Amino acid sequence: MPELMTYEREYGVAIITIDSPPVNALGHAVRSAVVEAFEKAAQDKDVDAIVLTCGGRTFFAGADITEFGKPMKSPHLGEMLDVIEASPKLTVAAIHGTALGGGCETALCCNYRIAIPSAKIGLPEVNLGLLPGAGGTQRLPRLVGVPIALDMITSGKPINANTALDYGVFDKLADEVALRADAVAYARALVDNEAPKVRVRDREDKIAEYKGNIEVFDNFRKKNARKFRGFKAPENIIKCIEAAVELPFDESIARERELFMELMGSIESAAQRYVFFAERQTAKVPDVPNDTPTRDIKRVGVIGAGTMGGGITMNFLSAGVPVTLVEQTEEALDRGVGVIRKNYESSVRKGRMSMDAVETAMGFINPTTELEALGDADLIIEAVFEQMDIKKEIFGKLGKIAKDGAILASNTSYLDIDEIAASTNRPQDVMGLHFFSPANIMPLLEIVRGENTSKDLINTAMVLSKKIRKTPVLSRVGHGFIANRVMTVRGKQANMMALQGVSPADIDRVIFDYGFAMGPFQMFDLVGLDVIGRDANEKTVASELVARDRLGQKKNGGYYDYDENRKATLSPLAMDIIKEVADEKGVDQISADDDEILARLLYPVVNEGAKVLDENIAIRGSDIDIACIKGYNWPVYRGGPMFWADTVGLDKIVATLSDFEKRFGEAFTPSPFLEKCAASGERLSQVVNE
Ligand code: T1G
Repeated sequence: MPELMTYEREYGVAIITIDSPPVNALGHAVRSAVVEAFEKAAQDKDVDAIVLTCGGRTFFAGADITEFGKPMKSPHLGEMLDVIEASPKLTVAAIHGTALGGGCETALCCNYRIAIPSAKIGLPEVNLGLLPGAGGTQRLPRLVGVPIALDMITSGKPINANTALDYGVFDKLADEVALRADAVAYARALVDNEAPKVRVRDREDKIAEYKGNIEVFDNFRKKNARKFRGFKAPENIIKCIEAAVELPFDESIARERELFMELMGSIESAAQRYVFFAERQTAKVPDVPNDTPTRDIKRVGVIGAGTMGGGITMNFLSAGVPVTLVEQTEEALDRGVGVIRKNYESSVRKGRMSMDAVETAMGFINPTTELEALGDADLIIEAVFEQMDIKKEIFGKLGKIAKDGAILASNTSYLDIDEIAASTNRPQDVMGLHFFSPANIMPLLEIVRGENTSKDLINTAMVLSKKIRKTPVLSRVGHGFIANRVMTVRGKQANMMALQGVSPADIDRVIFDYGFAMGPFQMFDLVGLDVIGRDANEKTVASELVARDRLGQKKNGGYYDYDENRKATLSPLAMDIIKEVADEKGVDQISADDDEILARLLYPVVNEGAKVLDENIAIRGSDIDIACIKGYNWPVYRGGPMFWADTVGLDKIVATLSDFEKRFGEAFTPSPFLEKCAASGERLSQVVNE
C-alpha cells in the first residue's frame, strides 16, 4: 500500500502528494492527511509555496461516496478546504486524471491550477442526485461565468484540459510526463514574480454582470425543463448559482450547504448513489474471478445485417474492431451496410462524429454472403430471426466453419441458449450476447451463460463490454432472461387494464409521471403494432388495429391519432376496438385511481424480479435494477424496480398483490421469495446469489 501522504521540499516549494487508491477519494484519512500537511507547510520556514498533487491514476476524484449516509468525521471536506484556502503560502494544484466533485472543489481553493493535457475536471455530483457541496457552485461561476457554470454543473460533464485552460479553470498546462517538475517550477516562478495569492472566492469579475439578471436563470430552466423533469438536483444547483451572484460569499455558501443537505437526504439521491455502485458490480461474477483468462477478440463476425445485426456491427466498428458482416443476399447486405452508414451520418449531423471517423469505421466492414468467410473470426454473433430451427441450423454450420476457440454467440432475446449450444460440437464456446434495440445506442448488454459456457467466455464478454461501451449484466438461461422478462409483465397489465375499461391515456400518464419517458401504449405505437402484435395467436387490440392498417406512429396511428407535429390524441377507433375485444372476451369493467394503476403496472414487475432472483437467473437484485435502467430507461432517480420496491415496502407490495390476486387471478400471486423477503425484512436490492 503506498504512503498515504508524502511531504517533500524542492526549490523552496513544499510538494504534498496524496496516494490513496483507487481514485484518491476524499475520505476521512485523506482529509486528515491534507490538513496535517498544510499545517506543516504553514510552519515550514523553508517553503514559500505549496504544490498539492496526487499519486496513482488521478487527482482527487471526489468525496468518498462510501461515507455518505454515515456521520461525517472531522475534518469535514469544508474544514479541509478552509485550511487550504487560508494557507499563508501560495498554493498550486497539480492535476492529472479526473479532478471531479470534491477534487475539483479542492483545486478551486488553491490559488492556481496546473494540469497535464490529458487531465479532465468537472462537477458530476448531479449524477448522484447531489450538487457540489463544498463550494463548487460558488467558485466555478467566479472562474467561468454563469452560463458555462450552469451547463457544467447541471450536466455533470467534465471538460478537458484545453477547454479548462480556455475557460480559466486551469492557469497553465504542464508537459504530459512532467507534471511534478513543471508544477514546482510554476509555483517557484509565481512567488519570484510576486504573483497575487488569488482566492477564487474573492473574484467578482465573471459574475458581476449577472447580478439582478433573472432571465439567464429562468431561460435556462425553460430550455432544460424536459431533461430535468423528475430530478431534484438541477433546480437546487440553479438556486445555488443564483445565490452566488446575488449574495455575499459567506451567505451564499451557507445557502449551498442547505440545498446540498436537502438533496443528500432525498430518496432520489440515495437511488442514484445506489445505481453508481450497482453498475460497477454487474461485471463481477462470484465464480468467475477477474483474473480468469480472456480470449483475444481481434476479428468479429455478425450474421444478419438487419436492424439488430447492423446496430451490433456498429458497436465493434466504433471500437475499431473489424467485422465480417454476413447476409443471405447481396441486396440485403447492401441495405444493411447502407443503414449503418446512414446511422453514422446522422451522428455527424448531430456533431457527435466526424466524417473521417465515419469512413474509418466503415472501412472495418467486410460484407459477404459467404458464411465460410467467418472462418477467421474470434467472435461470431448471430442476429437472425427469432426462430429456434433457423438458429440451430446456423450454429450447426458454425460448429464446422469457425476456428478452434472462436466464441459463438446468439443475440436471441429469449430463446434457450443451451438448446442452441447443443446444435454445435462445442457447447462450451456458446453464449448469449443480448443487445437492446437500437443496439448501437442502448447501453445494456445481457450476457447469457449456458450450462456449458466456459468461464473464460464470461470474462471475455465482461472485458469486451467495456471496450464497446456497454453495461454488462449476466443472466442464466430463462425465457426473456432479465430485462424483457420483468418488463413484459408491465405491458401485459397495461393491455389487461385497457380491456377492463381503464383509459390507455390514464395508464400512459401515470407511467410518464412516475418518470418513464413514455407510457406503454405510446411505446406500442412508437415500436409499431405490427411488431408488438407479431406473435399474437389470438385476437388482440393490437392485431385488430393492424388489421385496419393502423400500425402506430409509422402508419395511420394506433392507440393514438397523431397530427402533423406528432401530437397524440387517444383514437376513438382504438377505444371502440378495445370495447369490442373486451366484450368478446367478457372482461369485467373496473375503475382504478392513479395509485392502483401504478401498482397494477409495477408491482407485478417487482414480483417477476423476485422470481428471477429466486430462480438464480440474475446474480443480484441490483443487476435487475441496472438491466431495467440501461435497457428500458427506468428512471434512475427511482433506482430500478428492486430498489424502488424496498422504498415502497415489500410487505405493502405483497398485501396489494394478494388483493389483486383475489380480484384478478393468479397473474398476481406473490412469489414465495418476495413473501420471504417481506417477512424477514431482507431488501430485494441487496439480494446476492453466490
Ligand atoms: N468514492 C468512493 N469510491 C469511488 C469513487 C468515489 N468518489 N469514485 C470511484 N470509486 C471507486 C469505484 O467504486 C471503483 O471501486 C473504483 O473506484 C474505480 O472506479 C462534496 C459531494 C473517477 C471517473 O462522482 O466517475 O465529491 O469497484 O470503476 O471507470 O461536492 O470512478 O474497483 O471497488 O468507476 O476508471 C463526486 C465518481 C463525488 C466521481 C474513474 N465524484 N467516480 O472511473 O473506474 S460526490 C464523482 C467516477 C462529491 C462534493 C461531492 C469514476 C472515475 P471498485 P471506476 P473508472
